[in-house]
Amino acid sequence: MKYDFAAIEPKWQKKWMEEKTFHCENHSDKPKFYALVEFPYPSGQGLHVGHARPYTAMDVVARKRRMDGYNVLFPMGYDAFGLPTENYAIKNHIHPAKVTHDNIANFTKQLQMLGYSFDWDRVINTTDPGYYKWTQWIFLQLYKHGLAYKTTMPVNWCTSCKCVLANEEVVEGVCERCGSPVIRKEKSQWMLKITEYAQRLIDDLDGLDFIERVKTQQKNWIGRSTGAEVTFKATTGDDIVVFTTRPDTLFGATYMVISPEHAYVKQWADRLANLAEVEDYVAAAARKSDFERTELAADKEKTGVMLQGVRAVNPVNGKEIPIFISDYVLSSYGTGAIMAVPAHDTRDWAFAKKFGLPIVEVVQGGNVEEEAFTLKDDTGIMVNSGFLNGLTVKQAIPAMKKWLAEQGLGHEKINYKLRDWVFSRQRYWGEPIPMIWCDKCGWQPLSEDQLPLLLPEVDSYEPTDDGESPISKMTDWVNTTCPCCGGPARRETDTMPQWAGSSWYFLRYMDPHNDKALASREALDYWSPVDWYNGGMEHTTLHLLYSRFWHKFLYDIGVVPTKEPYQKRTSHGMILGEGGEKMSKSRGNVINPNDVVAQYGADTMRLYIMFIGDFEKAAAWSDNAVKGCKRFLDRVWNLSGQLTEGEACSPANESAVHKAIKKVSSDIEAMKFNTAIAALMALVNDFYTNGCSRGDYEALLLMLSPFAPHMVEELWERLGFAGSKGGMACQQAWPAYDESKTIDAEVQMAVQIGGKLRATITVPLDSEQTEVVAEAMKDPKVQKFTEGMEIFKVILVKNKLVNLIVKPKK
Ligand code: ANZ
Ligand code: ZN
Repeated sequence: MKYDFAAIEPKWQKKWMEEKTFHCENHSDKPKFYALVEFPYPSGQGLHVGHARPYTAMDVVARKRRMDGYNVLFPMGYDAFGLPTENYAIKNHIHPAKVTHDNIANFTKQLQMLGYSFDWDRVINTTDPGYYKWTQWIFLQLYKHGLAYKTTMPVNWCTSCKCVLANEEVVEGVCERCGSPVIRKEKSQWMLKITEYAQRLIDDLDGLDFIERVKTQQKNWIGRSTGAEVTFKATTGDDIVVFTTRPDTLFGATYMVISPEHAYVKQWADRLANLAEVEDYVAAAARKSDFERTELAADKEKTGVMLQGVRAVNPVNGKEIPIFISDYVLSSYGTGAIMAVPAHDTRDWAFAKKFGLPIVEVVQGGNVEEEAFTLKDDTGIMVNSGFLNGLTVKQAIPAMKKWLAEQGLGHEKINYKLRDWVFSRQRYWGEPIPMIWCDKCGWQPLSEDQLPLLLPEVDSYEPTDDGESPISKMTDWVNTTCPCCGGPARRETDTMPQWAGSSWYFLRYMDPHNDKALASREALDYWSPVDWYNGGMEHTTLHLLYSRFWHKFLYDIGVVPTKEPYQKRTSHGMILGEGGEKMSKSRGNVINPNDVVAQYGADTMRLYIMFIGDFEKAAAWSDNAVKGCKRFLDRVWNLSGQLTEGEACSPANESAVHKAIKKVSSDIEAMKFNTAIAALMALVNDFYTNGCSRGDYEALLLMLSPFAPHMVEELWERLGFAGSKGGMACQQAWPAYDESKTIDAEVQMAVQIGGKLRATITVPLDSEQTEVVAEAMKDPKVQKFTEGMEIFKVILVKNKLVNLIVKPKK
């Protein structure tokens, strides 16, 4: 009887599908468990091993939890709007909907080939009008609650995709998707006010079981900083308001910098003696992204232009100081203006050195002629600072804030790095934004009863050269009537960004066919929140943050029952190519799951991808290790022909079985899949050594079933367990262990003589000193090293070690 995975696997997949084995209902006597993985973008390349790792992991967890007695929702769907499909459609003259449909068919086949226990009745597709109706509905609610607005702003423009990117999508100055340079461009954009939720997005992390690095990355991205806004007077009479985290250093502010985009630059144009130079600098700055202006420029020489004709007055000492424009000050943060304290800020110091500006030390401790003295703590002592002299920085900050408040020159201020979310794309393959422009009435929301607003058919999906959506050419669709005055009006031709559909998809799984609501309240109450969400670290500051924002908004308007969408978040490491390099087409080291399954079977693929290494760390593919996993499954299979009678665990294996159950159970919950599998491998070795009863083997099959479900079901059936226990292995209760049986009756102990390891002995558990010493003295090596010696001291570490301290006999 050979292990014929190619026959076994399709057989069970078909059975699971026909019997809807993994279908779940929205009610049950059992406790609920909602396990979620990030749904794929159905690209033409199909499923890759990077998908298989998290999907297999959560499938193992979901399968175990079903056996633990939970009503498990483990759904799958497709995040199918997006640029790659659109670009493929343009190139090959195929409608993106067709491309999407074909890609989804391929993905579905691959996911089924891997034996995932998804509820296939709940599959969703974000490009389905029945789905995006509700994405549009949420947008309208955001708009109605003042959280969506349109504004002209400098945006990140990908020169190749011809589309606007969110800050999150610009990585090291290039487009995250295609790698082309990103420039700044003024565009009118729909924006979502995620910033309104900044504080809550930080605070509510506290109650969540997210791995620490996710929490930290979200907090850093939101970037809360506490400081003060301080008003300086310009010689024009205008107020220049700056944001500073260090109001204590105000006496050291020897010049000011405003961003090149600051409104004063234009406002003061007539007074500027060097206007041409200023305008050149402004134009150059506009071409750079924030990233180029800050991170990339950190070690480069600072640039800037002094505004000739306007100066500012430092409010604490009345001194007139120059004002510069420089691109190291961003218009998008704080007030777009700073007071520069070169003695204690690295950027200001470099700038002051370049332009020969005074550097005034106000906190003691460094050598500010050599470098900026930036504090690690706030215990430094203030100098050259009038009424602050002698105070520590810690004392000086509130003292200065108080003084500023009394003078009417400043107040405490909290700023966030987080920016509002750019929510338009000038592309075809996305959800149409359901808004109408009327020259008389302005922006008007489409009436909700007209949703979904369907994406029109267009002749060409190419973006126009002026960066408008191809939909803008569909005049039949664009021209409409104003919902407010009934006059002629135009539809918004921008579509939503890729992140729209994924910002609420986990809600749709709860009730995927509902056409009255995004999901029924009963379904939402029953399944919320997602109990465990595993996904990639790369989504921490995008999808994960966006969806938390939408969910909080939906909570505020009474649509969902919980403040947070996900109770637990874990994350997996990447799978690298053989040898540890990133998998890529150009390196030719991409592993296709189809090939692995064809050669070794899905169960080997699943087992291997769980065995590959620590789940949260990157791991390199190894064909040899795949073969090792196949050999293990062969061994399990072959063992089935050598079973001894006995439905219970055999005495010889009892402790090993109970230990394995304990370890595998806790390892799966802790996502230590590799050590769980290692424990099963060790157990199989024991079985080969000690002999294996049907009872021993049954326990093994149940524990192996989440990892290698097809093979286990086949063996379960062949050995008659399906009949005797009733149902498939995946429908059985997870095996229980008896704590007392996990404890060995005997232990191995090290015997040291004078601190040196000389022997190991086996003694009954918890043996006392006299028994241990007596047993040790039977060992020939111990006898040899103690010959002619007297034991004058014994150090015993129970169940571990005994150390005999000896000296020569007198
Ligand atoms: C004076 C000062 C003295 C500063 C000092 C720092 C150290 P975080 O912590 O990131 O919030 N800043 C304010 N707005 C800026 C902008 N739009 N572009 C560039 N830099 C800006 O940083 C706040 C500090 O960054 C502020 O505090 C300001 O410099 C600068 F010893 O003010 B500080
Ligand atoms: Zn109107």
